[in-house]
Formats: sequence, structure tokens, C-alpha cells
Amino acid sequence: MAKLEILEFPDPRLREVAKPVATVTDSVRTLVDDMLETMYARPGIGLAATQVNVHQRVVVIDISEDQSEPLILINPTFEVLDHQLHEYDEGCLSIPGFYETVSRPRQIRLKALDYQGESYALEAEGLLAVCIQHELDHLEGKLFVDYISPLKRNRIRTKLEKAHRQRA
Ligand code: GNR
Ligand code: NI
Repeated sequence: MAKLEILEFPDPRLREVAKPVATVTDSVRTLVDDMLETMYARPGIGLAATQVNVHQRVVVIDISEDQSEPLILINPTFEVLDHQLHEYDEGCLSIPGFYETVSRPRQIRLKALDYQGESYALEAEGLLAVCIQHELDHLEGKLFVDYISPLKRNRIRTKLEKAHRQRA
């Protein structure tokens, strides 16, 4: 397994739209393994392939307390079951140190392929529903800062750009 580098806002590569996986091969499974290692190391509760500069429709999620319930989402889609909006303070490994309140539909039904390439469906609400929608946004090149005011977004951009310059 390998830990991967995570792109940070405002990196333009985070804006790419990911392509569907044609077949779940061993190389896709290696990507999933590396993404799980990367997510668990930070730690985070989700990671989209876009964030590690792989523009394929692959996501990993684990909202358990003890990193014991990995969920693999390949070519995921969802439909809204309850349009009522639910607010959550979201963070993102690609926007480290910043949290903002985002409203999203509170209940969804996810369809995806698993590690073996088998299709499955599940209904989600609460944190899992938030996380699934946050990750599927990444596959479309979308970030949680797109839902907040341009003023707040620009402040975050300026602070992260400064941090990146100091790191370089
Ligand atoms: O680790 C993460 N925590 C989190 C908290 C609230 C809402 C969404 C998330 S996802 C985030 C990991 C990440 O950036 N995934 O793309
Ligand atoms: Ni994120």
C-alpha cells in the first residue's frame, strides 16, 4: 500500500470531472487500497480519487469511530429521498483547517459498485449522507467552499495560498 499526496484548494486539478471506471480491475483495487491508507492516515472520513489527482469515479468512506467500516464507491450515483435540507459543519482534506456550514438534502439512496465490481444500493442519512454528497461533488470538480459566500471563499483561498508559499 502507498500513501498518496492530497491536492489542496485552489489547485485547478480539483476542478476536473472524473471519468467512469470501465471495469473494476486489480489496478482500481490498488487505487482503493492506497486511498484507504491515505484517508486513515490523516485521518478523514472520506476521500475522492480527484483529491489524489486520479480523475476516475472512485470514492472511499469510513464514518466509524475505529476505522473498521470501509465503504467503497465506484461509479457512484445517488437520488434524493428527502429533499428537506440538513445543515452540517463540513471540512475537507483538500481545504485543511477550515469548516463551514453547508445545507444538503437529508436522505439519499446511493448506488455504486463495490471492491469486487458488484453493484449495491444503500439508503443514507445523517453524517453518511453528508459525506456521500461531499465526495460525489469532488468527482464533479466541486468543493464545499462553492456553497459559501465569495468573500469567505476568497479569504480561505488567500490563507491557503500563503500556507502553500511558506511550505515551498
Ligand atoms: O474528513 C472529512 N470530514 C468531513 C466532515 C464533515 C463533512 C464532510 C467531511 S469529508 C472530509 C474528508 C474529505 O475531504 N473528503 O473529501
Ligand atoms: Ni473533501
